Formats: sequence, C-alpha cells, structure tokens
Amino acid sequence: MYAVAPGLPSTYSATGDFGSTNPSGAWSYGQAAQSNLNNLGASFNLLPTYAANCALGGGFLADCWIGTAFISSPTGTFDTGTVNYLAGYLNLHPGVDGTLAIVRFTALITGSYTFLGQWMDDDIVSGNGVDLYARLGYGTDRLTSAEHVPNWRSTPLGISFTQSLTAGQLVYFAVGANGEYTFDSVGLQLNVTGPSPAPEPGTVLLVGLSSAALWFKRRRTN
Ligand SMILES: [Ca+2]
Repeated sequence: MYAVAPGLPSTYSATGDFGSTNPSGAWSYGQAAQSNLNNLGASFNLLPTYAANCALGGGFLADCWIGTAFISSPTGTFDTGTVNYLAGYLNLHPGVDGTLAIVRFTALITGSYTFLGQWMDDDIVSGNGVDLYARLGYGTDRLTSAEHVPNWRSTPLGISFTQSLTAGQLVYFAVGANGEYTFDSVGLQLNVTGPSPAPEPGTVLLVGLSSAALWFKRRRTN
C-alpha cells in the first residue's frame, strides 16, 4: 500500500517521527567517536537505551535515546535557566568524551531528497561551542562544510540542500563537542521531502486490466 498518494512526495520529520524504536521509520539515533567522523558509515552505532521522561539533568520534559551521547525529543517546554528545550526540535548532546550525537536519515527509495531545517543552540550560557555536520557516511564526502558554532548564538543555523540518494543510502546529522562537552545541547529541526514510492506491480496490473476492460467496453459499444 502507499504511504502517500502516488505522484505526491513523501515527507519525513525528525521531530514528528521520533519514536521509541531505533530505527524509527527513516530515522535512526546513534553515536560515533569523533575520530571516526570521516567514516561514519562503518562506525555509527545505535543508541542502546530508550527512556520516556528521561529526567536527564534534572527532570527534562523529554523522551530520550541514551548512550555515551544523547538524543531527546521534548514533550513540553523546559528551561533550567541554562538549557532550553524547544518544541519542534530534537535535542542532541555529545558525550563527555566528545562522542558525536547523530541523527541518521535513511533513503527508503532511490530519488532526489530535499533537506530543510536548522540547528539551534539550546544552551546559550557558556561553553566553547560545538561542531555541526551533515554528511554522507563514507570517506570525507560531505554535504556541507563542518561548522564550528560558538555558544551564545541566538539565531538558528539553517540546513538547506538537495541530494540524490539511492535506496538505503544514509545521511548523518552530527553534533560534536569541539573538544569540550559542557553547555553543548543543540536543537535540530529537520524535514525531508523525497520521491513517492513506485506503484506496486500488482497495482499496475490492476490498472492495466481496468484500462483493457474499458477498451473492450468501448469497442463493444461502437
Ligand atoms: Ca563544546
């Protein structure tokens, strides 16, 4: 069956699709050592533990995937005075050893995909900043340049690109610590628009039979 009507694009929301399974649809929640940044395809590991209302850091209103790094989805607004969880954004935090926090997108079918979203500093009090990446999973091939973003940033950093992907190909959105992990909560808002699934062979056959039947009907009435 179709997820959407044939001919219409499929859309994927990193926040809206967030779930208690890993992967969750087109999205996976994981981590990798900072030293493996150039080879995420081989080094990406799924975050192992899910916790609803995870209470990380003192009662955050969020559902969490937990490993050395953390990825969480706010279930309400939350503001500690330093960390501000924003509705509509996932929150990514690198590990204490600088382990990358990674949201991974999987292209379910071959086609052209448009990625639109933004990074947002969720902890603007202090710290030495973070590194933000959007990458394919091999070599040093990158979709955007690695960017060092200082803390205290009050405006979002946009994500906007189109990429041709084959079925099963992976795109990684990673937050690194820039060497020091405190005050490194980062919001990620991301929506992906891709091609619609091709009609199933059985559906094509039915359409074909209907056309044939119509043709015969017309022939008989002429
Ligand atoms: Ca940092």
